[in-house]
Amino acid sequence: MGIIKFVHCADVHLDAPFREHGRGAYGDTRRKDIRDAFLNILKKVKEENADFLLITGDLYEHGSVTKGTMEWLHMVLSETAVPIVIIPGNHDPYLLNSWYRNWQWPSNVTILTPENPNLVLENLNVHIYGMGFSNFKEGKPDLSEIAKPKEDLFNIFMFHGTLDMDFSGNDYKPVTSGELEALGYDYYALGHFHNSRNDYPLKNAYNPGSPEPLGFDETGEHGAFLVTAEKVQGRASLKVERFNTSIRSYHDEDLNITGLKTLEEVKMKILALLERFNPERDIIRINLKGRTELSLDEEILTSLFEGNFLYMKIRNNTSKAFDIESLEKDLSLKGAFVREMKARIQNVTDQLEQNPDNPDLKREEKILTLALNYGLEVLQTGKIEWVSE
Ligand SMILES: [Mn+2]
Repeated sequence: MGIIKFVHCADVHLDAPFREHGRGAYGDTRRKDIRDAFLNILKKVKEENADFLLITGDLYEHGSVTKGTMEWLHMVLSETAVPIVIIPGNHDPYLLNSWYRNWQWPSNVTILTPENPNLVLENLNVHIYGMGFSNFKEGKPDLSEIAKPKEDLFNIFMFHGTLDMDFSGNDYKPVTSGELEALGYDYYALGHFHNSRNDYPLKNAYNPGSPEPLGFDETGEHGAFLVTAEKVQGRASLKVERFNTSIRSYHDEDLNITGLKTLEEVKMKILALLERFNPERDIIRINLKGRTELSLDEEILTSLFEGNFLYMKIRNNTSKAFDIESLEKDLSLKGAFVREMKARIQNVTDQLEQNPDNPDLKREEKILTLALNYGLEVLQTGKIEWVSE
């Protein structure tokens, strides 16, 4: 066989419901982002002159996908004009009322199902076997039913499920690297987990993740794989390159406000954090942490800063500041620590009265105040939830 080139994606989740509350037409915007990310995949197929495209499950959401989206999908898949091979996932399972059974798919699309799990692309010398979902949940699969790899062909196993993770009672087809390796396929095209992975014990297994991230547990860049492969004298060689497709990027940021004395200081710190982000692209959640006496209203703070962001939410996860005055009278180590730190802070405060603009003294006062709070945190709870600046 010659050199083949294909694109492997999964977990597109067209028409995902997006349960978190964005403003206005947030959900519609995000559903368009998913379509745009998917178009970036189809664009790559064309630009690279790929021979075919693999979609390893969860192409759409069974419960919420609209006919309009299916019509759009029909159009863009047929325009792509190369073979497109799909397996159903746990969000778009091969149910009796599935679009996979009841919809006229373009002629270049093949759905691999339990009745028709094999496809041979004759002119490319490629054999593909697919194992997807026929229900929303499925336990351990029967791998003995899987066809043997075909000699002289490049063999691809498409699998939507869970590789090398928790096996007890897993509802999403748990398998091990060893079990898949024993099948003897040349490329394992995985799907199900939304973050990209290519570091399985099974070296030729690849999980592309979702082309568009769908929640705060899907931070970072998202994309798919471009694979160039060749098989010479029975040995396959692979070159697998990840490319980015995502429109937005999720950021879940902790912000420690311990030691800040006024609401103004808190606002300045939030502003400094937000300056690092791009309102056009970034979806942001800020979790205020630490100890404070300030009363912080999540909704008011959010409305102050959301500005042009598509989604920006501030959550108040702070706890109440220590009661220094009563702790000072404590007879334990805590009391001794507070008295010592208070004396040091007082010393700096006195010096500051003489030199109100001295930056070194201001800095020292800030550090000592933080030291008092973090020291008490350790004495009280045995740990510090440390958050860097
Ligand atoms: Mn998925």
